[in-house]
Amino acid sequence: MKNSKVLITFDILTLMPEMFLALSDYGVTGRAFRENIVSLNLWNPREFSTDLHKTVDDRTYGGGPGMLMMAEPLVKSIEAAKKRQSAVGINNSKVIHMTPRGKLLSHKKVKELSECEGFIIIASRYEGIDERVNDWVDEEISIGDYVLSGGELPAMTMMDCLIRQLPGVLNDDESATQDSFVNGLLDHSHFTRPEIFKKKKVPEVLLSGDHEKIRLWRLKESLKHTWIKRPDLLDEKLLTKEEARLLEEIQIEQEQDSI
Ligand code: 9D3
Repeated sequence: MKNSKVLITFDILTLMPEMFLALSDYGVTGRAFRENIVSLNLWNPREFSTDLHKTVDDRTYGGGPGMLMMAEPLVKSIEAAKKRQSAVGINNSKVIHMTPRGKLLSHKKVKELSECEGFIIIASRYEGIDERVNDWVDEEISIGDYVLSGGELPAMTMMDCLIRQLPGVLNDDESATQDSFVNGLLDHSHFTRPEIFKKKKVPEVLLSGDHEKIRLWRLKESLKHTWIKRPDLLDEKLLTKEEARLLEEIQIEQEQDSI
C-alpha cells in the first residue's frame, strides 16, 4: 500500500448502510478507502434496539403524520461509535446530525471541519430524530434548501468534500487547490480533442502554446462565467488589479454586444 495512515475516520449511523458503497467503492473516494487514508464504520441503530421486533421508529407525541427515530437506539449507537473512536486514539471527533434545519454546508464549513480526525454522523430517516438526542450532537448540517428522503446522501456529500481535501487523495492534476470556491471564481471553459467538432473550433489561443496568454484567457473566462452565472460570488471576493482590469474589459464587451 502506498499510504496506510488513516487521516479521517467516519462512523456512520444509518438504517441503510449499503448506500455508503456509493462512496467507499467508487472513484477517487473508493481509492482513498482502499488505501486506508480514510476509515469507515457503519452502525445500524436497529442492532441497538432492545425490543423483539428491533423497532427503531415510533409516532410523534402530540400527534400528526410521520414517524421519528427513537432516542435509545441512536444514543447507544453514538456511544458505541465514540468508544471505538477513542480506542483507536481519536480525541478530536465531532457528532454531526445531517438535517434540513442545519447550517448550510459550504467550502468554508468543509475547511473548518477538516481540522477533525473523527466524525460520527447521524443519517436519519423518517421525519428526523427525537429532540433529546441533540444532547449528544455537536453540529447540525444541511446540504441545501430542498427536501431529500433521508440523511444518507447529505452525509455522503459532506464526506466526499472532506475526503478530497486530504493530502494524497487527489493527484497533482486533480488538485483541490485548483477547485473553484477556493479562489472564489467559477471554472473557465475546457476543450479536448477533436480540434473541430460539428464545425465548432477550439479557441485559437489554447492551441498557441503561449502559456501567459492562455493563463490570461482562462482567468478572463472564469471572471466572465462568474459575473454572468454567479455575480453574488464577486461581491464576496477581493479582486487583484489584473482581475479588476479583465472584469472591466468583460463588462465593456457585454455592453457592446447588447447594443
Ligand atoms: C415536514 C418537515 N420536513 C422538513 C423539511 C421533514 C423532513 C423531510 C425530509 C425531515 C427530514 C427529511 C430528510 N432529509 C434529510 O434528512 C436531510 C436533508 C434534506 O432533506 N435536505 C438538505 N439537507 C439535508 S441533511 C438531511
